Amino acid sequence: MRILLLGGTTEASRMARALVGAGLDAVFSYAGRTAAPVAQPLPMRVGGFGGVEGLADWLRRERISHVIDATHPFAAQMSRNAVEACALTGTQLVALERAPWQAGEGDRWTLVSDLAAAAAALPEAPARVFLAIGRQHLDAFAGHPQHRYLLRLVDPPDALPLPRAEAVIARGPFTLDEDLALMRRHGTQIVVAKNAGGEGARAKLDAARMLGLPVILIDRPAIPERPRAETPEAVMAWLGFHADLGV
Ligand code: 3Y8
Ligand code: NAP
Repeated sequence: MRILLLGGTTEASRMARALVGAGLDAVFSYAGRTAAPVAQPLPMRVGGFGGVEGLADWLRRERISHVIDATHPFAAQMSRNAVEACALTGTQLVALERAPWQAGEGDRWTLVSDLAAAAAALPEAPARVFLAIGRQHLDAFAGHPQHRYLLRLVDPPDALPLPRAEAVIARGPFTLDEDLALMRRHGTQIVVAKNAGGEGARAKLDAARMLGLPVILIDRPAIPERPRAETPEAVMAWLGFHADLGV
């Protein structure tokens, strides 16, 4: 059994430790989106594979028998490619995917389908917006320059496409105390976030509830059906089952 772990999330880091603990032969893969990704206890590879064909060739060359897609729910292209490449090569695939967040008592959430809908949901009057969606898609908000944006980025940006924005450079996972202090200091009035699920990015939603702030929450993109698990333990069971089948 030789495993490719598609990483880049808190769950992927936990999965890596579980695979090492079981003494399994695995490779951890990053896209190379950040300057210095967190080191993993597995051999790492960084960078794209070159689309579906590139991934299929890589799976064959590296004699991968199982793929664990533990990428972020918004890393939809990678997940789509994994479904296609695994079908092409007959490689077993399971997604380690955290459930979406559900609104609870006191949450003031507006659910929107995508980034453009999130931008359209902002008020006309200038507001102080914690735009906690990272760096890749800030251009979706360029048409709303009137707001004072707080951005949280993993690496310092070259330039910001928003005229009234301040960037905080930080790599999660984040805590409630950190996010409460950050949002109070900025005077945040609205939070915009992706429905990432999991624990690593949820603090800002808990802080918003405590501060009585509205949240615009972006639904995750559609991903093709594939076997999925919500915990590393469930993936280990899935691996054990497939190992018994000798596949
Ligand atoms: C490169 C690896 C771990 C993984 C930690 C999780 C938690 C902290 C919260 C906010 C929201 C955001 C962003 C975020 C979180 C975890 C997890 C998560 C959100 C690293 C990492 C990589 C990335 C890529 C980066 C994106 C960006 C998104 C920032 C490492 C730290 C906003 C997603 O500058 C860029 O180009 C950054 C791009 C994709 C979204 C975007 O579109 O900008 N993540 N994040 C992975 C790779 O190269 O393969 O650098 O160490 C991983 C983590 N980020 O080991 O504990 O699991 O969700 N990441 C979102 O959820 O909205 C921050 O600020 O509150
Ligand atoms: P994406 O849009 O789904 O993928 C774009 C391309 O990046 C893929 O087609 C693939 O290139 C490459 N890629 C993505 N993830 C990869 C991985 N783990 N290993 C190797 N190549 C990868 O991806 P994204 O949304 O930019 O996410 C990139 C990374 O950041 C992923 O590891 C993801 O887990 C992590 N992350 C993303 C978010 C988010 O909000 N999107 C949040 C937290 C962490 P090729 O086609 O050339 O193979």
